[in-house]
Amino acid sequence: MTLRRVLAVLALGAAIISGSATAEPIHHLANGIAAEAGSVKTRVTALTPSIVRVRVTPDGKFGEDASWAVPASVRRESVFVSATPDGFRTSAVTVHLDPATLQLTLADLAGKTIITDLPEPLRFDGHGFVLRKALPIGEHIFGMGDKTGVLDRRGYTFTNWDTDAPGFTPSTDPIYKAIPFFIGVGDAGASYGLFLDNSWRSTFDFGHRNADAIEISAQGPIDYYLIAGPTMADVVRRYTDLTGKPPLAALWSLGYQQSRWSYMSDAEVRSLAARFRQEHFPIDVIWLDIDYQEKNRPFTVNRSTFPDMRKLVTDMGSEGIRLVPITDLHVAYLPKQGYAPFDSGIAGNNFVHKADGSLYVAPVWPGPSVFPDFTRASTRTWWGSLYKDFIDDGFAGFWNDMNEPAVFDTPTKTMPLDNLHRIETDDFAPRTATHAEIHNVYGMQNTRATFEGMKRWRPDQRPFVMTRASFAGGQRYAVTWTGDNSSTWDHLRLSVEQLINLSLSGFAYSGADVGGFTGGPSPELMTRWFEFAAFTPIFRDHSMKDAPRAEPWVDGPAQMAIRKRYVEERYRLLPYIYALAEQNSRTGDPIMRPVFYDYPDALDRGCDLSMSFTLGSKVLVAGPPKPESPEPFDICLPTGGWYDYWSGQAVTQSKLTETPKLDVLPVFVRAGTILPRQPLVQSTMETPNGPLELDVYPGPDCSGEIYFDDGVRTSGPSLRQDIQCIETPKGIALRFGPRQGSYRPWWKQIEVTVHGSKTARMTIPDQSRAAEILIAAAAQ
Ligand code: NBV
Repeated sequence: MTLRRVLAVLALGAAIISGSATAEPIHHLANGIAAEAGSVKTRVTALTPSIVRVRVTPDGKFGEDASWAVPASVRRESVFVSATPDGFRTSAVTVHLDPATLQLTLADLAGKTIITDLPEPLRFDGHGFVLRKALPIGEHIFGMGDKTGVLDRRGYTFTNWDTDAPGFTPSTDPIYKAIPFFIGVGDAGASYGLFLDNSWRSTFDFGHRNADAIEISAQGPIDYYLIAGPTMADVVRRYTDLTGKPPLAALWSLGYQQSRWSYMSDAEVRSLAARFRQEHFPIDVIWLDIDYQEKNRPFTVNRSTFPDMRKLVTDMGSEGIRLVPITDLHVAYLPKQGYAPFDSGIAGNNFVHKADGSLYVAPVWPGPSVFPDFTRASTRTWWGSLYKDFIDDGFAGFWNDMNEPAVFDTPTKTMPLDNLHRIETDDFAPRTATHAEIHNVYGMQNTRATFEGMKRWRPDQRPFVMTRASFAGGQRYAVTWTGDNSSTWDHLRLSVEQLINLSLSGFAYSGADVGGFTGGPSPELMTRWFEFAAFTPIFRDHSMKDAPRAEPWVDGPAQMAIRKRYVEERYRLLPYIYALAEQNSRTGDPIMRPVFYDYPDALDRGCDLSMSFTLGSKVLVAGPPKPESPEPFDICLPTGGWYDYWSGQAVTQSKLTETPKLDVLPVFVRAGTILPRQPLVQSTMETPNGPLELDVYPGPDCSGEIYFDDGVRTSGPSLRQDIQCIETPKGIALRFGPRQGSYRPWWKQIEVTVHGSKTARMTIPDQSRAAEILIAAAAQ
């Protein structure tokens, strides 16, 4: 097809790249290939042996090479490839391209297809494109962020468009985040990933309209990455090589967090904190929702209800509790009224404009509001500067809500698509862009500005930002939660699926409002939710204004006792969870994982895994798939041995039938695990009093890891030590590897418990050097 012909067809409304185009030869490049079929051009290049970037343009001209998700330094990576007649080969994959149709296939070195285009791989219409990939029978689809539906996305269509979705249901789409990334999983867990690096509204159809096809449509550039596995872990790690790994979060953010819209006053926050301490219910964070502000104006404090915020923060700190306030992005439109965020924002020309060039003003919480133009680096710097006083007050982190951006009184719930943003950042060429292009990255750039502000004002401490809206790569700046869920059993179920898929989409730190935001949970629902949340990365109880109170004690002592037991268990497990967080920051392996992440054989065993997940690879939570039902349910344990977490007993069967009990969430530990645990604390600010605990679950390749640092600083000493357990004729021995790093831990002794039919316990001195210690009288 000639350029003129494609343009003509575009004007007519449809173009299909088909075999009728004149085939030009494939051009070989050092790192890939280029080809053209008529005016449609493509470039397929290898960034690494297992990551291939595909760019296509219908009119012969590639747009600029820029991205919100993939940093320039990563996009510039490339490897030399070996040319083949129809494509190229890296050390891990082969790429085949039909130059006539531009049909693309990624295969492994043995020739097995990883992912292939359909015979008619590309369609263009006057507005955008459709990419068409084959969806083989039996392939499962995961990822796509916090989308609702079911764990496996096959058979559904999803739209990527950040949307304020209060009252969303398990079938609402889109909701808050747009993460155009999925993982296809075929036979024996063989996995690949596809990431569409395009910020415009996009739609992914996974075999919905056509059972054999994945159809991806959008406006904007065709710029996507194919990520080879073969394991799901390979794909997730490589996806985070592309879009970034979450920085290691502060330890306190893994503690229990209490929120409500809103704790209304200094006195209410103090009495809440006092109640937690009086109940000996561990807690690390209290959140301040919008009512701490003066008339909902960001960066103000209502001095009649919070007369001395700095003192409150300090006093809470001495109780071991940190405060995290909300700071929404909409700045109150208050010309000439001495409201500094507005005045300084206007002075720096920092707000978004309408298509006619005038200031865009629209209603949100503070009334008429203006919206920072976060796509300008200088606006982000200005936004970050607004945090200075709050950081001086000692707030531990910040909550960026409403950043889809949500706008009131408009059917679209957001700003007009023709509003103008100025792109002045990174390696983008400076230009204006419509909101249609920027919408999905707006929330992400909001969190980037907040994160960078925190880093600037408190460089020695790890920033903490929680966001509702985001885009692929947003995990570099913020943790997230799943927005305004409801107090229903369906939502509890949905939250587990959402958190698993968010974890696979780069967001290792996510949580759902525990108990549900709207409605008020029944005592049983709340208790169950606590049990699950104790094993999810972010554990925050939050509820809507005017909903029934949802603090852990509201349903009386019996329910609270169960909730407390699970929160305490979480605190005891923090050494294990924190080591997983640290691992995530290095490798991209999520903290919370689908069971088949580490155990691919679990996928097609016929057990409902929708409420099962693992914490790291060693702890498996097998929740009832119908958590409201009293009916017995099946648990399929992956091949290999397991122990019951609660009893420490080895489990002999691989399929169990469990009768639900409200106070028990079934949890298992992989045989061959050393689980580091710690004495109970009421806050991560408290130094544990007693020995480090190592719980040994004998089995093959028995090992564990300890990782500690001071939990808050960006640099400073750390401590890392690998431990193995081995069976010797005299009993179980622990082999401590050399300790790396100079961080001095709190413990002087280590309490070792060997689980099994007979439990053996022994206290040994701390092992700061390589050593082998026999655990006397170990169970055999
Ligand atoms: O700031 C108030 C709420 C907040 O509690 C909730 O978590 C957010 O998702 N916010 C939404 C704004 C209003 C929701 C109706």
